[in-house]
Amino acid sequence: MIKRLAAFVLANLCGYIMQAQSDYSNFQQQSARINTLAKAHPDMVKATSIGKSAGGKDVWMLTIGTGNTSSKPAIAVVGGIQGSHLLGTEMVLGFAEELLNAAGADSIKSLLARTTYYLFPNMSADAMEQYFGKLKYEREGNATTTDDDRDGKSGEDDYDDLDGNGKINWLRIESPLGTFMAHPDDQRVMIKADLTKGDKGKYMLIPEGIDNDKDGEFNEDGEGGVAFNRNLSFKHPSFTKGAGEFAVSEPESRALLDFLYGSPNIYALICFGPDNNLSNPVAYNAGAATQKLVAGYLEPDTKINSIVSELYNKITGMKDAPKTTSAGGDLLSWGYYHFGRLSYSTPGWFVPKAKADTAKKEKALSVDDPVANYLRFASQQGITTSFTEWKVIQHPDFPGQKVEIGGVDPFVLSNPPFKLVADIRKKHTAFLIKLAGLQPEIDILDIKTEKVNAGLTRLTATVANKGVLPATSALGEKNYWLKRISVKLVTGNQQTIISGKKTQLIDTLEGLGSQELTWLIKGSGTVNLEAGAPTVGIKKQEIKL
Ligand SMILES: [Ca+2]
Ligand SMILES: [Ca+2]
Ligand SMILES: [Ca+2]
Ligand SMILES: [Ca+2]
Repeated sequence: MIKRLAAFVLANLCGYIMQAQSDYSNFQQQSARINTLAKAHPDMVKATSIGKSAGGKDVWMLTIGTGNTSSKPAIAVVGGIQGSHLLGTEMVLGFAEELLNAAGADSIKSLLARTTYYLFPNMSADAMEQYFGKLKYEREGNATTTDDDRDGKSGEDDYDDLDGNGKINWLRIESPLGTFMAHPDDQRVMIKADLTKGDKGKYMLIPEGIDNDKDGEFNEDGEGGVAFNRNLSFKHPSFTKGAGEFAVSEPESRALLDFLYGSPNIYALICFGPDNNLSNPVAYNAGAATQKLVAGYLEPDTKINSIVSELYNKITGMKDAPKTTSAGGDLLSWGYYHFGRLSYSTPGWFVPKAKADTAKKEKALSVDDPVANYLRFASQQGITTSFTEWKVIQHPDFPGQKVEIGGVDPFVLSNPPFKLVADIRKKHTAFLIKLAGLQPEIDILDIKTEKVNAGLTRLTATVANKGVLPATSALGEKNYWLKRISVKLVTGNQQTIISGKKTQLIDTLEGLGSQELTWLIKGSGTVNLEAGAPTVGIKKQEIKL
């Protein structure tokens, strides 16, 4: 009996361990995790489907907070911005799980009483499933049918798994026309030949496949679809692959933007995606910032970017992050230029600069290259499964030429080995909590009442932002969608305002900024002063005349 019980316990324990996460979650698993959270913490989390992707998958939103969540300053956090970036989705779900696991702590309770988080774990649910598909390749587009090369046919030339390994790798073809050569320190790695240095190209390099429609291009129109991070309205890259017929043409992008535009309480947008202005803050560019159509961050916003970056780097220890440039149509640019909010983005991880292993007589790489660096990093991590060794194949489009198939595997350059994810989740959770600690918050200070003469009182008060972050970005001050700070003096029948406004609007308050206001009131008794805006909350103060 005891033996049987022991076997039972062991079997269940094994089952439990088997269930522990060992890889990124597919859409079904993501949905299950979302529903588990909503069931376990009904007083703090609400899971809503704000729409369906082109392929019919729910676009999930988690609202985390207590009380009336739409009346509190909020941070929106978005993942799955690029379909191949599984880490982003994992970071958003991971944040929700870590935060709610700690929800019993007083610090988290008070955080969730004053801040609302709107989480959108996966904006590219259709594309992301390709990681779990029979054929693994980095896909960005959703299930919308597209004609990427505008030849009148759709999906006529997709990738082809020529070696049947279930992944799309690379073909290198020996050719005098080739512009690629082997990396001098690692023959497996293909780099562009630098003609100015006297290098000679030896290979052509193309993604694995054949020219199915014989138009001379390889894999130019596959399952394709529209990529979320190319479909938004700032510098929408019209007429390019994956951009969509027009900005915000897709149900996913439309659902997100509709929600965000309808939420004036959001003061910050955090993107867990390919762009990076968190570990590398944006520098002020006077030329771009003063164009009629502003194309650079305004100076006060670059200062805030630096403050937030400093916090981010302190917590995450991200250093030497590669510089990124937004390609247009992306969420980060939309968030700042069109939504007018403080907007920040980070990929959460990049391949760290791998040190040369002197025991193996390695030297520092003589040519900087992301794949060569990755292979060193992978070998130091004991990962041997992320590179497909080159091997010769016969290729119908290159008769009589030497063609090899192989190269770095899809996904590994932008998604860390899963064992590193727990630490990334933890650090980014800490960042999102600390960020809320800087949030703008309205206060009414220095209330003074002076009797001018019998029945006449001068009331002076200072409306202040006691947060480090401004009530709105400097660019947001000019944005239709942002609400200004309203200050109301509510008087009773016994009182008349002789000078000063009953209701007035303040454009914005910078971090730790304030404005003094004054009124002359006839009468006695008490009045009520109310100040606030959706991004800063509301403060009410009763004042005795
Ligand atoms: Ca086509
Ligand atoms: Ca293959
Ligand atoms: Ca073709
Ligand atoms: Ca093809």
